[in-house]
Amino acid sequence: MAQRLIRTLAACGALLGLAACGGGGSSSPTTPTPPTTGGPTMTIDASGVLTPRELVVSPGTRVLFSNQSTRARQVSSDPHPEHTDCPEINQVGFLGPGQVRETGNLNTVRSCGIHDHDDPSNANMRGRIVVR
Ligand SMILES: [Cu+2]
Repeated sequence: MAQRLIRTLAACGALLGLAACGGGGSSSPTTPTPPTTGGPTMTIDASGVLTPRELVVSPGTRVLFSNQSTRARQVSSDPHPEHTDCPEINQVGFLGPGQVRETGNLNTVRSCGIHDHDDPSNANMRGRIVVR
């Protein structure tokens, strides 16, 4: 036990110069940051919840979808099962765990409902992109 403490202290000492030792750090990512275009992003978080639930973008914008959950999703436009409201969203489509993909250019001013086509009644996977 004492040995472990000493080893921990030694490791901390080595890291002191990087100011990375001890708690309280607000910048300590535990999951790798997905690649991003710097544009608007919708994330399926680790618990399978689409976040944010609603995104407002200007016409011509692409939205990046990032699946941080442990199961594959089928990101699709409403209505289910036709997916005709905003076909650009269907370009995201199948998204395995850890995968990211963009929509097409959302050019039409309108509201686009989103669902997981493989799990259409899952409220956690329902969301909306408002183009205006
Ligand atoms: Cu569907």
